[in-house]
Amino acid sequence: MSTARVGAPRVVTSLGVSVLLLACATGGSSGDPPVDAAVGLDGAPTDGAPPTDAPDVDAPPTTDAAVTDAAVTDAAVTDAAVTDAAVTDAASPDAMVTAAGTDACTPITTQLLINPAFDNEPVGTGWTQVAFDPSYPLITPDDGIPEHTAPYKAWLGGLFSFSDDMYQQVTVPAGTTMLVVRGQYEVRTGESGTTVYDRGWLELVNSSNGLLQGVLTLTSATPTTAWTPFQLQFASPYAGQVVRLRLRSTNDFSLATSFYFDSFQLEATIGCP
Ligand SMILES: [Ca+2]
Ligand SMILES: [Ca+2]
Repeated sequence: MSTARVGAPRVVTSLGVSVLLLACATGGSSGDPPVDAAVGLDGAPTDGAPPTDAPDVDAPPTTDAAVTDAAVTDAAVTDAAVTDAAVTDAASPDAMVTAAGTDACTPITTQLLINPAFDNEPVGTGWTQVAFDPSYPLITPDDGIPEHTAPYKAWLGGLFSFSDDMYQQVTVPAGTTMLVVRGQYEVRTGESGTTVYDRGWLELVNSSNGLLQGVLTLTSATPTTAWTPFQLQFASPYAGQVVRLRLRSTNDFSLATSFYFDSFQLEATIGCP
């Protein structure tokens, strides 16, 4: 900058004359006497004379010496205040963001299922009933037993020689570090003894119904007498993947077994980096 400013008038020297003349000829010397005077001195008479340049053009040099070097760049801004002391070390990168950020980060837990307790209207919202008797929708208020949460529950089984199948498909958020399912189940059966005749499953499968991990394996040999809570953290969080929470059942030809489900939660926890 300073070089340009100083050099300009010198180079223009030869032209400076005509410029000067023009300026004078225009007669308006009233306009900018101080500037013309200065330029005229530099350009026309003195030519490359350093002495003249020094005072006039160097006036701005105040920029070089005082402002740039001493005050702003070196002393105040760069070294002392901004870079070293304040910003880098104390405030932002090291101290606050990283250290404090880690401490302050709170994992976010999101419930992924739509209509997790089966109670939303219209009935069955969010769930896909694949195999069932149309006379007996799987999400129902029918009183095989009272719901864990009213008015609806999922009721699979209870029919001879029949299989039921339903699921809800969700996309697990990217960044999920923990995936947990919890809910309530109940099993009622006409069977007795330890031989298994009827079965029910709750499982996590992929979008092609390939098994990812089982949650519950229920049978006619292990009935319950009340709603029973369950909870499982999946071995993998399946971050970013499309998964299905799938309920199935099979009954043989006699002595029906009913598998009830209610009040689900499928929780994805997105941890801190
Ligand atoms: Ca319910
Ligand atoms: Ca049976």
